[in-house]
Order: sequence, then structure tokens, then C-alpha cells
Amino acid sequence: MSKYDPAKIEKKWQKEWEKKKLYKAIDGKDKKYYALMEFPYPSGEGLHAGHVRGYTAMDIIARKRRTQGFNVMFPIGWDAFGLPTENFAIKTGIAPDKVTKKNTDNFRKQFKSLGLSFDWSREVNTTDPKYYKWTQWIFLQLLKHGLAYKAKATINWCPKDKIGLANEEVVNGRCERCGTPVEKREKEQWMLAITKYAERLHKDLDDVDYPDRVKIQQRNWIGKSEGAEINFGDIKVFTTRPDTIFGATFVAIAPEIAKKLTGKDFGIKTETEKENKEKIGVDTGLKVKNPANGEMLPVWVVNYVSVDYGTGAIMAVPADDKRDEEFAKKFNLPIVKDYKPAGFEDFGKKVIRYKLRDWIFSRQRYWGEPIPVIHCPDCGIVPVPEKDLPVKLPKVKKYTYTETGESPLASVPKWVNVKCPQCGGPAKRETDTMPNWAGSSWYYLAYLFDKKGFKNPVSIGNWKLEIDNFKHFMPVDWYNGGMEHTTLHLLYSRFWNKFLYDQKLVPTSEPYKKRTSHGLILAEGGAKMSKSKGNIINPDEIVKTYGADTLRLYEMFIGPFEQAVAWSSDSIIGPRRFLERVFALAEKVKPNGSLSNPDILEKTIEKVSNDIESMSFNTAISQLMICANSFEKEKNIPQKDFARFLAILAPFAPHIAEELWQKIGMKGSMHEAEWPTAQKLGAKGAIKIAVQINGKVRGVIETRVDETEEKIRQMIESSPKFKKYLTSPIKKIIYVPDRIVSIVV
Ligand code: ANZ
Ligand code: ZN
Repeated sequence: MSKYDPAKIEKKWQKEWEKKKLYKAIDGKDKKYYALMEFPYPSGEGLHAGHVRGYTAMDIIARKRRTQGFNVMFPIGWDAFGLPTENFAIKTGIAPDKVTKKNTDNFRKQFKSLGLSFDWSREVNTTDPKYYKWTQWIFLQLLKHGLAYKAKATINWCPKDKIGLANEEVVNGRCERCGTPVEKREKEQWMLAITKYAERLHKDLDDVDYPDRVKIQQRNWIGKSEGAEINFGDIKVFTTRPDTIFGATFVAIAPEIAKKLTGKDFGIKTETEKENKEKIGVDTGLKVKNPANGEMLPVWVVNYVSVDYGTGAIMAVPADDKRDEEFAKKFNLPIVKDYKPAGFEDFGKKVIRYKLRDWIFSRQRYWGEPIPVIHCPDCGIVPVPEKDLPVKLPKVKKYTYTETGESPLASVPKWVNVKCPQCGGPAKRETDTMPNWAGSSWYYLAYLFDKKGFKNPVSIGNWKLEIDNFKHFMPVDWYNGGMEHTTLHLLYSRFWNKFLYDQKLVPTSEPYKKRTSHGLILAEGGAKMSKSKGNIINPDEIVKTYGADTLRLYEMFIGPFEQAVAWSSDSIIGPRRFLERVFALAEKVKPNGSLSNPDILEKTIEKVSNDIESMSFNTAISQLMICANSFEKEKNIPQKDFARFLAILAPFAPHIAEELWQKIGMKGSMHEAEWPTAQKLGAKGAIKIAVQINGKVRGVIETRVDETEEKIRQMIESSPKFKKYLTSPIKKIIYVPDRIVSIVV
């Protein structure tokens, strides 16, 4: 009897599958299924055990769909612009593209060792000029349609990194990466007008299959509010509660508004809701009239009203608003209770406001896509002609920002100084680069390019082929990724897709039909895995010791997929033992015969099929274990039954499944075999349904849980028991699944 030796089996099959190109998606072929997993940032540390969870999960979906006869698109690539690589370059002087190459080579090797069924022929890398040529092209289209613009923006500024930060990069008032307190600065920035899409980004969530939690996150970020604008003298306030106007006892305004109205600086700074621990304010001395009752109200400048939202001014109603109440108590302002409510539009007009701000799209960094415009003293901002794309990153000597906080690109005169494409006069390139979010905002389309699209210079002609492929494969049928990307990445890529949809380049307004998110894998003991804590589990070692199939199985078994779970070195032996037992079961396979307990297998097929769809991988594996236990009690296992068991084990543990498939004498690769369907009913699957004809119960039929209406109807029509009541054709049929069927003839 041979022993289970994953080291031998796994490499062998990985090579064989690659040779056979089993996982290649076919352009234009029917019954497409696009399974997408967020592509990784190829860090220097390599893949860690946490990554394996999501990739294995989508691999299971992709494998199942293939054997269900789908033309599966399951691609992978690298989201490779990013700060760690740039910081490494700053420290060591090693060019980011060199480091990226090394890191992606390592990630690729690691992915392959896990037996993930990616179509490697479609691999993309956001830092490849052939790729970012298109990121730049999309930027130019946004520019052409007025959705990219340059404006002075108050930005969060990290004085240490000398870089503008997006709101989400500011954590508790500090720079997310270096911890320095963030300052506000005015700086010319490229902006993308995502707010023009706010309503669609909000509303279209109705049409996609995302978890409620994710929809709520998206909606909160967009922050749609229906309210009213009401004039209190010269000050216009925004309120969602115009009904409370008779309870207003003062008006509170943002510092910027106070400065505009009085010319004075009151030394008050706005804080976000999170930052705001203590309410502070100063009486400006101004008084304005409440239009509801003519009362004169004092105007205070406060730290809890922001200039960025609504009108930057509020009517304060201490009786009904907690923040106003706190403020009123502290500064002895009146609190009026039991006032009379007003109608919604009695004193102002209805408006809709969004919290969403335009997207600050500039970074003063090296390692990003150069923004493809040229500044000409005579012509202004001139887009780089499409034929001149990509604008490649120049080689630089130093990767740090300049003294004035400009990007390192500004220190390469040969690159910066160009001729204006419009007038031919001397002009300068834009030196800002795009943020890390750019490349991932459209990568699901990049996979669909014919490789020609990447090699040839830009021209509309070349787009045709890709657009056909976009039409064929889009939208993404199932997108899985981390919880931490369900707000911004999802929002940004939905925005770009909607824009491309408006340009008639993609077939649907939403890029992702369905989104799921996996929970984190924590380190042993429950802490977050991180390099600094030295608690990272390296999958390479697990693969070496236990095999990839064991690692895959373990990560899927470890707990409910959407919840965070802690790694446990003691538990990994469980899945390994299970696979050893499955391996030994193959010895009992005989060409013919029958199982003494066939129901277990049928139930297992049914359960595993359903559990994969709901990502209940842990319960699917439990059921596979129950089935294997039952097989152990059998004297012999018929070949066809064991083959069906292998077919449902295969998405989880593809190597051992293939090995045993061959061993028991099945033909071809098992990954080209068909997904089995449960044939017979287990005792629990059988149910009785009452049959009512013209209002009278005429008996019951025996069927199975979840049977289709069509099938039930056929059974009734062909049953002698009911035929005599069906004196004329069926007019109407009402089927309450698993309970009753009511027929009118
Ligand atoms: C009077 C009032 C009475 C309010 C009441 C609330 C409750 P949303 O849109 O749901 O977040 N507000 C308006 N602009 C603001 C700004 N720039 N900074 C801080 N707060 C602002 O909430 C809108 C409500 O937040 C508005 O309705 C306003 O306070 C405040 F019982 O007006 B309300
Ligand atoms: Zn010019």
C-alpha cells in the first residue's frame, strides 16, 4: 500500500495541468463565468497565510463552475504601485521596478505551489508601462469629459512624508503610515469628480448582490441626506430636520464661514465627529433672524460644523440634537423644549446633499502613474496626445520628494521640459503621479485584453477587440476580496466603470454582480499577523510540511468564511489526517458493486454543492469527512461512487483528487469531468406534498426538498391517482415549495 506523499503528487499535477492549459478562459466562448479575486500587492514579505483564504475560496468557486460546463475567467495579476516598494527604494536606492519584479516572481511561485487554477496567460501588472498606458488613457477620457480637473484643495498634509493624504489615509488625525500629526494645507491638486456620480453610486446598489453590511458601508461613505436649506438672514443653513426650526436657539458656523463673514480668525479648528471630544466655540457677535418666529439668534463659530458639508452652517436645536445640547449647556445658551414643529418646506427649499467629496487624485510621489498632461504657458493644460502614451516613469537618482514637496519627477529636467503638443513652444510635464487606487479601478478589464492591446500603440482601432471581450465577459459574476476594500476600492472602481459605461466601452453600469468578503486570518492567539510582531505564518513552510491540499483544506475548515479566525498549528494536522484516510480509501475501490449506505454520498453531494454556493466551506468539509467515515465502514467502494466523491473533494484538494482519480482508473483529467448531481434521496430529503385540485385535497405526492414547480406538475399530470381529477387542462397552479400545490382546472 502506497503512502500519501503530497510533495510528490502536487508538483507533478501542477506541471501537468499547466501543460494541458486546463484553466484557460476562451475569448468569445459561450456560457462565460467571471470569477474575480482582488489582486495582491506584491510585498517583499511574500504571501502570508491570511492571503491563502480568499484565493482558495475563489479557486473553489472557479473549479466548481468549470466542471459545471462554464467558460471560466479566473485571472490574477499584481497591484504593484505602492508605498512599501517606494520607501524601500528611498532607503536602498534600488529601483522600484526591479524590486517589483523580484516580489512578483516570488508571489507567482507561491500561488502556483498552492494549485490555484488561474489563467496565467492573462497576468497583468499595474506598473507595467503597457498597463499604465491604459490607466493614463482612461484619465485622459475623464479629462476630456470634465471629470478630471485641477483645483486648490485643502488637503491633509503629512509634514514628514511631504505628501497629500486622502481622508482615509488619516487615522485619528495622524498620517496612516508614519504617525505624524497631519496638517491642513492648500495645494493645487488633480481631482476626479466622483461626486457627479454620487446618486448613481448610491442608487445602483439596489441592483447588485452585495452583503447588506457592504451596501451600508458604501451608502454611509456616499452619505446621502435629504434636507432643506433655510436662510437665517445672510446665513444659509442646511438641516435634515426643518421641522425643528422653532426650537433653534443659536446658529453655529464653520471657522471658514466665520472668517468670510467677519474677516476675523477666531482660532477655532473644525474636527471630525471622531476627533471631536470637546465642543468649543466663540460668539462672533453677529445676530441673525430666525425666519420662523422672527427671533434674533446669536451666531457662534464652533469646532463641530465643517465647511465641507451642507452650507457649513447649522441652526442649532439643543432640545433635539445631542451635539447642540452639549454645546448649549457648556456655553449657557437657551434650550427651548416643547416648541411647535414646522412643515418640511415651510421656510426653505428641499435639497439633497452628499457627504462624498471629489477624489484627490494627485500624489507627489515617484512610484505611480505619471498624470499625462503638459503645462504650456500659452495653451494652459494640454493633454498628452494618445499616440504618445504611455508617459513612462523616468529614471531618477533619488526617490525622495524635492525640498518644496514636489514629486521626484520634478528633479529630472530632461523629462520635465518638453514641447507643447499644441503650439510647439517650451512647456513642462505634470510631475504629480496618480494614487495607488488608480490601477485597481479598472484591472478587471485589463485581464480581458488581447495581449495585442498591451503591445500596440494606442489607437481606437485596437480597442475594438478588447471591447468585444469586455462585452463578452463583463460583468464580473462573483468578486471576493478583503473587508478592508469594501468601501473605497469598490466605490472607485464602480465610479470608473460607470464612466466607461457612459462612454459605451463596457456593457453594464455596475462592474460586479456579486461581492463577498472573507474574514481575516489572525496569528496564533488572535493578534493581527504582522511583520513587526514576527507572527506571520509563511504558507511555503506549511506546503513543505503538510502539502498544499492540507493548507487549502485547513483554511477552509478553520471557521465561518466571513469571520476572523486565529491560526492554530495544532489543528492543521486534522485536515492532513483526513486526506491520508481518503488516500487509503482508494485501496478499497472495486470496478463494480454498490454501497451499503448510498444515501450518505448523495446527501454529501447535495450539501457540498449548496454549501460552496453560500461559501459555507467549513460545513461542506465536515460533510466530506462524514462521508469518508461512512466509506471506511464499507467493505468495498464502487469505482463510480468513489469518483463522484473525488469530484466534490476536488475544488478543495485538487491534487490528491486528481491523483486518486487516475489511481482508480478514471480517464482524462478529473478537472475536466462533470460536477455530479445527487441522484437518490437521502431519507431526510424525501417529503410529502399535499395536492389540492379545485379546492379539494386529493392526496399527496412524494418528492424531494426544493423540487421545481415544473417537475411537480409533471409528476401530478402523469400520476394515475390524480389523472381522474384533471378533467380539463390545468388553468392555474400555485406551488408553495415543500408544503402544498394547488391546481385549478
Ligand atoms: C437642525 C437639527 C435638529 C439637525 C435636529 C439635526 C437634528 P446628516 O446629513 O444626516 O449627517 N449639519 C448640517 N451641516 C453640517 C455641517 N457642515 N457640519 C456639521 N453638522 C452639520 O445630518 C445633517 C444634520 O447635521 C443637520 O440637521 C444639521 O443639524 C447638521 F434635531 O439641523 B440639523
Ligand atoms: Zn502651448
